[in-house]
Amino acid sequence: MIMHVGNPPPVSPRHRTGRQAPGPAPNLRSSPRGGPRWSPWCRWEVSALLLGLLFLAPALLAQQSRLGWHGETMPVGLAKGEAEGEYVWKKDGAIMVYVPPGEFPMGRAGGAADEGPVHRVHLDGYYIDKYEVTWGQWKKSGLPYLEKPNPRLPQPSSPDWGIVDDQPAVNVSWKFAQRYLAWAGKRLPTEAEWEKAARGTDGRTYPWGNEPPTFDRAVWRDHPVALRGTESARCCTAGASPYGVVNMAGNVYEWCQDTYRRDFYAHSPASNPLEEVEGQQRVLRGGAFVLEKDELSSTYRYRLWEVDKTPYIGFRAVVSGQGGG
Ligand SMILES: [Ca+2]
Repeated sequence: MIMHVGNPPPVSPRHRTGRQAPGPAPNLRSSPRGGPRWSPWCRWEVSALLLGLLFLAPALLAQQSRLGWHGETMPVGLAKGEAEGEYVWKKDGAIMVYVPPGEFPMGRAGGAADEGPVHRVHLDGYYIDKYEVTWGQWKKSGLPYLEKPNPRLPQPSSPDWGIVDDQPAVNVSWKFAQRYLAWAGKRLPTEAEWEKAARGTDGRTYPWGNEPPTFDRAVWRDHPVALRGTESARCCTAGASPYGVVNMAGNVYEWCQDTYRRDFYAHSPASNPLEEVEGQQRVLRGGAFVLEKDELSSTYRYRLWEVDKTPYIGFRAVVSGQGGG
C-alpha cells in the first residue's frame, strides 16, 4: 500500500470518495527493489514526532494525576499537593486533606448537656483546610482589613500583637468570613464535618487521642506563647487529627456553618446534618489560646452572633467532593 505524508496531491472530483488519488507521492520514491521507500526528510519528521511523544507522555500523565482523572471526581480548583495525602486549593493556596465518606460517633457522654446524646452520623466525603485561614491568605484575597485593632467596624482588624502572615486571621465575624469564602469558592464546615475532621471515627476526646493537651499539641491559656497571642497556624503538628488536620484544638476558635441549638443532637438527621435557623447564633469549635484546656475538647460547643468578632476567633474552610486518590 502506498502512503502519503505531507501535502496531499490534488484530488479531482471523481476521486473525492475516500480513495487515494493517482499520481506520484511527493515524499516517496521507488526503492531499488521496486517497493516504496521513505525519503530522508520523511524519516526525520516521523522520528521527531515519536521523540516528542516520548517526552510529552510523562507530563501528560502527571497532569492527569493532578486533575484526578483516574476514576475520581476531585473538585475543580483542587490539585494534588507535594506531600502524600495533601491537596492544594489553587485559589487561596490552602493545603487541604480529604475526609472520606462514612459514619462517626458524634458527641460525648459525660460532657456538657449539649454534647449529648452520642449518636451516629453519616457524612459524604469532603476536603478541609489543614490549617486555620491565615492573614497571608486574607491579604491574597484582596478583601479589606484594618491595620489597627477596631472592634466597632465590621472588617477583620489587627489584634494587639499585630498582623502576622502565617498566623490565623482573627477578629473575623461569621458574616465577613463569608466574603472570603465566596472569593475562594469554598464554604464553612458544618458542625458535624468539623467534629469528624477533628476526632475521626473512634470517639476520642482530642484530635490526638485522650491524653491531656501538651504544649507541642495545642495552644491554650497555659501555653507560654498564649501570653503574646496566637501562634503560627502551622504550629502544634504533634496534635494533628487522624486526618492530619492541625490546630483543631486551640489557637483560635473556628466558625461553623450551623446555628446553635442546645438539643440538636436529640433530633438531628442521621446523614449530613445541618441546623440553620435565621436569627440564631452560629457555632464555634475547638477552643482558643485564651481558654481553659477543657474547652479544647473536640466535642465542646460554643456560639456567638454572626457579626461578633474577637481576637480569639478565626475559621477554616471545606469543599464537598469525592476522591482523595
Ligand atoms: Ca483552632
